[in-house]
Amino acid sequence: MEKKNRLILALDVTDRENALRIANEVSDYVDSIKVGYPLVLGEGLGIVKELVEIAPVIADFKVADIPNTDRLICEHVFNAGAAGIITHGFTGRDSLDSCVKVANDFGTDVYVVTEMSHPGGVEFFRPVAEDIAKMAVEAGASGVVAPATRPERVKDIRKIIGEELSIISPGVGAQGGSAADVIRAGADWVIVGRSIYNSDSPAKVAKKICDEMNC
Ligand code: O7M
Repeated sequence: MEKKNRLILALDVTDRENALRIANEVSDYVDSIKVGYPLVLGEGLGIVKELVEIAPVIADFKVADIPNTDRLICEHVFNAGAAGIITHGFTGRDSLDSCVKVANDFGTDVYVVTEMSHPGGVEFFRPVAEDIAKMAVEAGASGVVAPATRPERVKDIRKIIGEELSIISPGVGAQGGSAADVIRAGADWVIVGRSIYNSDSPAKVAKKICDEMNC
């Protein structure tokens, strides 16, 4: 993913009309659009084909299954035109390897969740976040997902993964995190949803977040 704006839109609206309207409005300010279950269950995987005309798409299915099922999910998503996929890591190295193999065949990216941004994200993830980050490096993933709500954890995870992998970081705005703080802590991109798509002026909010990050 080209690092121009450092902003990824989390497009968690559930209908095509709003999705395309918001994506078009903010296209100058985002490097990628993240779509997940809310929009794809609402409109089908075909929405990815429409969105890639506007910006590269990361498919957030937090893939977490046995290697064969993971492979099938990744193949569907990349055939639909997505440039990247988000997977969990707790299912183990063989499952992650399966996703990375498909991504390598398509020339696309895999991002692995380390510790999640919501309060419950510390309950089970905290003790394993570092190990998952290490595994992401060893498996040849493109990057990891780490919480903007805890910039100190982004710092810890950056130390583990080094400079080669990217950190994409949700939790800015609606969840209380600051874009500038988490970029300073070592994130490459912030992922922002509600603050942008629930706003009367998505483009204005997106621009403001970009300005905060000096992009
Ligand atoms: O800005 P928000 O809070 O409206 O949206 C944040 C988006 O990031 C939303 O799509 C979440 O599903 C996602 N997300 C988190 O909020 N926290 C995480 O720890 C991980 C993700 C995510 O994108 O995982 C890949």
